[in-house]
Amino acid sequence: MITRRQQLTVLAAAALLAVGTARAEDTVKIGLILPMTGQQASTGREVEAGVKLWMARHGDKAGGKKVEVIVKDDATVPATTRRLAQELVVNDKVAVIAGFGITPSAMAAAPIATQSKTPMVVMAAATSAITEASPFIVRTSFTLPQASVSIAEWATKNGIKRVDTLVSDYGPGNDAEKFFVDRFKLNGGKVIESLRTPLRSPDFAPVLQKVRDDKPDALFVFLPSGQGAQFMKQFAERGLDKAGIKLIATGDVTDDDQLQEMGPVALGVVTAHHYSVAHPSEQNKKFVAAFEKANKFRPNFMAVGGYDGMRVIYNALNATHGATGEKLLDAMKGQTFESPRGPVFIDAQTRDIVQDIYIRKVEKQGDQYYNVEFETLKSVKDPGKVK
Ligand code: VNL
Repeated sequence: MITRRQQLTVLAAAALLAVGTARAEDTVKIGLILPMTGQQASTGREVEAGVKLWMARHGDKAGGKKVEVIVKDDATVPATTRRLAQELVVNDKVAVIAGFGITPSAMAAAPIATQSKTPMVVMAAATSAITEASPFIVRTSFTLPQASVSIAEWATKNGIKRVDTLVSDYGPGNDAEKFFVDRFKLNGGKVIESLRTPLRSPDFAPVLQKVRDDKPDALFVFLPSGQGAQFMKQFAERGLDKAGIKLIATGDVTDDDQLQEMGPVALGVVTAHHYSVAHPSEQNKKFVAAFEKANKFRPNFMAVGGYDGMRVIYNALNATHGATGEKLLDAMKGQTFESPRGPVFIDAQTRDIVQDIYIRKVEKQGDQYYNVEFETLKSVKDPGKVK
């Protein structure tokens, strides 16, 4: 026999369970996997701040559902990224996996997206081949070939004839070196030496000594976000800025997040990239003001990748009334919108981002350093995919 009291307890439990189920159905979860600790923690901090700002400005509902973001730290260990992606899909039943601070992490998670048919939004990593690792990947960051071909074009048009190149020795560095060197040589330029530093704990002194000895017109550099300040310090310590060797780079090096720290040595450095905090649009001014109010740091290109990644997810949820899987993925393809960086298009065929690439120069305005845009290359597709 069960007592009346026990009956009531069972009823109450059933009611709670029903509420719980209803809630689960009304919620769409996004698993955000980022390097929140370790060498690339600044990227995790920036992407997460971009995601949070999107939600603060646009609410926590999309497609009639409540959006819940679950942040996981992979500390840039690809095996951890993969395990976290698996757990988020299987245990938390997320509708989207997103984030991915470095290329090896994105590559490690790609098979999980394919097997589980879960859309995967790459907000940071930038090796061209990433979008080919799974048909479920959509990218809102950029590609190294977009930036590297653009700065190679600028270099030849501006009297630079002999260069050394220096890249971080992994996926995006391979892309940066290959696409810069191929275009620069095609344009008649000469590459004296191609140098590389390891992704983990790089020491720039030995390679900078070689550059000093080579005396090129310019040094072309790609390093991942977070390594620029240390590089610039050593560049100045070795006296390369005074030796008449011009520094040209992808915008990862003169990262808005670290530019203040670099100081005067960065003045005049010319880079190509898709986002500058100084991008002179109304939308960007509002974005930067809101970001700086919510955080004690500047947004950089990683923050914009996170912000626009959430935009792509919200747009797709709204268009499909909260669908998941392939339907949600299809609604991510072909989106066009105005981003704080400028006009953006998610190519439906490649699922990669098409965007303007700007040539910028570091200048001081008041007591602040900025990447000031002075040339625009319109609607640049990833040259890594134009075969
Ligand atoms: C990557 C590319 C990472 C560009 C970056 O910073 C970056 C990557 C962490 O694909 O691993 O600036």
